[in-house]
Amino acid sequence: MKKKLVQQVTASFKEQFNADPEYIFLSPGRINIIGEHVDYNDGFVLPAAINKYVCFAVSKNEGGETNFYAKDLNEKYSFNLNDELQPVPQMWVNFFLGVLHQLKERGFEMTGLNISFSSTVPMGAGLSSSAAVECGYAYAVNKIFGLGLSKEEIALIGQKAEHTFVGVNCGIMDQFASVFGKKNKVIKLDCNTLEYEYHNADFKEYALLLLDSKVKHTHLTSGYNDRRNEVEQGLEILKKHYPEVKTFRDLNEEQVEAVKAHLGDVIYRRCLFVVHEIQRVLDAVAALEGKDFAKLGDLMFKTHDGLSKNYEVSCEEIDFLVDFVRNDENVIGARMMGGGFGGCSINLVKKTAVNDLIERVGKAYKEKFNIKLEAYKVKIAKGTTRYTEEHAI
Ligand code: GAF
Repeated sequence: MKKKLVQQVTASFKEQFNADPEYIFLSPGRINIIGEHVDYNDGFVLPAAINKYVCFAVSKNEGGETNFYAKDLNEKYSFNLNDELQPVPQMWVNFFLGVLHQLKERGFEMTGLNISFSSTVPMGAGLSSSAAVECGYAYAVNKIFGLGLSKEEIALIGQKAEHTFVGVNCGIMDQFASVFGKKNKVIKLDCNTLEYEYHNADFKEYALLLLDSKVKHTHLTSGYNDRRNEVEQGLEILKKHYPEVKTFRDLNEEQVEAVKAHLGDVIYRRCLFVVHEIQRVLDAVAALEGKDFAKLGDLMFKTHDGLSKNYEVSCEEIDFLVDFVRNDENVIGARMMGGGFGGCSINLVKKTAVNDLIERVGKAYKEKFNIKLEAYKVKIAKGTTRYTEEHAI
């Protein structure tokens, strides 16, 4: 699949620019086992890069023009490095312009590039196709012009691009997972310090299965930014009552309960979710290490219920998918994944039961919503990288 993607992007580059590309880069999408909506709350997350990629074919050109070809959309965009950079109506262009803006702000010197790209990360499915584009581009520019950026800086540049040119006030999880991904490892990331450690993603007889609801509710950006504002307000109130508290991780459930009246119902429920979720990630890591998959799965269901009822970022379609598998003896854990309001659910399913489940849930989903469900059997893969012939073997 990876090889085919590389071949197709290479061919499209040749067609557009009448030459072979000098470089190929691959930048993966991500899953998250647990730790949702806590990256911007100084919590812990447990994501991993997956074997779905944005692939870039790139060559330097001596002029100041950077020319993009978005193969999947059959759209082109060019700009001059001396142009003033502003967000544009074509969303995909903003991922690049946002990164470039960050690089220019840091004073880096670059010449033009010719770029063709294509993606097997489904767009708008909550698998971080945008982070994959941002980080892949930043990684490529860093390599080609020898800018000397660390992986952490690349992830932070991607995140800043999202804030400034895309308008989503996201945390660091997606970009970090895309850049730092390792084959068969999940990353336990401390989003307060950016310290991280890898854990074996060996789920024994269980496989990871993503169910793509194919819905993307339009309030994703506003809903996401609203949640950020709500928890910020909540934390301010909590800090007044507990002056020693700096972040959500310094709080426990009892402390949140005790100031419920001051927080108000909505903000109370948002804060309660965050405090619970931070603890759940720590418990999930222990369960993963101890191969206690029943416990891990139970934590995933609890996360879903918190996201749906207290954080209110799920939707009817995703709730349906999680409820469908909740009492299935072959599904040990399931929950909505990513920013929410649509996208995918992540499921831990007995390997032997995966195909049967896809058929059953697909049928039920079609009956209920008249939407064709898409299922992805994903593998945990390496982060953003330059692709060379040796990868092809
Ligand atoms: C989106 C954001 F981009 C991430 O930073 C994270 O907050 C996630 O939603 C929710 O956990 O993917």
